[in-house]
Amino acid sequence: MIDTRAFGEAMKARGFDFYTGVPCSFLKDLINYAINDCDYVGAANEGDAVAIASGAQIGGRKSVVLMQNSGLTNAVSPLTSLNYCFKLPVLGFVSLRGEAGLADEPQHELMGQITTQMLELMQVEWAYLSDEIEQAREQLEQADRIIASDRPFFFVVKKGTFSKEVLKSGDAASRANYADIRRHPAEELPLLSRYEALSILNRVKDAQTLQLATTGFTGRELYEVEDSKQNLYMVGSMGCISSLGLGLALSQTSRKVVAIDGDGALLMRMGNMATTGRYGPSNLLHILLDNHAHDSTGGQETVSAGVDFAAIAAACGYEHVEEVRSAEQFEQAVRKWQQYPKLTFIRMPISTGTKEDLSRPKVKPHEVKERLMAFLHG
Ligand SMILES: Cc1ncc(C[n+]2csc(CCOP(=O)(O)OP(=O)(O)O)c2C)c(N)n1
Repeated sequence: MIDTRAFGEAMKARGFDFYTGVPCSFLKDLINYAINDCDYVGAANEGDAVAIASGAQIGGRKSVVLMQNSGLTNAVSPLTSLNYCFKLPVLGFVSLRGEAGLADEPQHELMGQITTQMLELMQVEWAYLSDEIEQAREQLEQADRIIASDRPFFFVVKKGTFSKEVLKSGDAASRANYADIRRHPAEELPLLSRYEALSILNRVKDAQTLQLATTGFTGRELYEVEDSKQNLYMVGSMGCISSLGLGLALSQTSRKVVAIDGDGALLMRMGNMATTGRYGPSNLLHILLDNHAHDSTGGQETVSAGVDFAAIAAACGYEHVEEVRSAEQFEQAVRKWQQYPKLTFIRMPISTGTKEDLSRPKVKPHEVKERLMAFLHG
């Protein structure tokens, strides 16, 4: 295992002190170091992170991008058509979820097999980051030489490479949602948990309701609240839940479709709100459970605290938009959509955190699809 701080300092000594990325639990400690000791920009998606790093590189900073290998796919466009043709280097760290021989989740299986091949296809030089600090320092020196010749270089990071680095307490003011503070007096705290919000949804659903849950804890918690053939746990493809919901709602007009999103996921593909606003049918309910964090990968702050999602949904053309706070308001808003269906967006602030022993769906993704389709098509 590498001492994260010692490695971070070796990076800093070489001038790498501008970081950007999207979290992965394998990289959590390096991200914490970057937030604690350097400049860190939490990007909405990995492609944006590459572009942010590239901009900072042009601006004279030696820049680092951090991402999960699932997000390397999001980064393909800038890596191939920005960094390549502009000869713009960035130093990348990509985790190796789904490594052969490692027990991991189904959504990482394919990317685990093709991560290094993808880098090679994109003509990005790479190396597995050593878990010995001296070797890692030497690798860094080589990487720095490649960066100096205007080519990107990526380290592929295996599980357990970095030692623990505790996140120093963040800026409390930036964590509180400005809109919440304006609209809701402080005594209305505490916030509902994700599990409580999902339990309410599950309790009020009717026989025709399909529940689609976003990547990370949301799907895992919904599975624990109650597994059902009418549920879909997205597991991967972060940010795609409302688009999947849109397609499903348009093709199954007699069903009610509830797409349950997280703020990190919604931000990752926020453009889909414009599409949903334009084409979204009345049988679609898009819910945002907003905890201002990438809770599932270690609780890193997202930028959602400064974003008025309800205003964005309204501006994108959602017919009905609700900003709720309490369990009662949340339930009422869902029931209202059930009774008077209109394309609806509900933003519900929730607390961070989940159960210690939160399980994962035992049912495989393709089985989830098969039983859902059997329910829909008989
Ligand atoms: C493209 C991609 N990048 C990164 C990840 C890793 N990842 C899984 S869940 C998650 C956080 C999701 O945050 P949010 O949507 O706010 O939900 P929360 O975890 O707070 O419930 C991340 C970053 C991923 N699965 N896919």
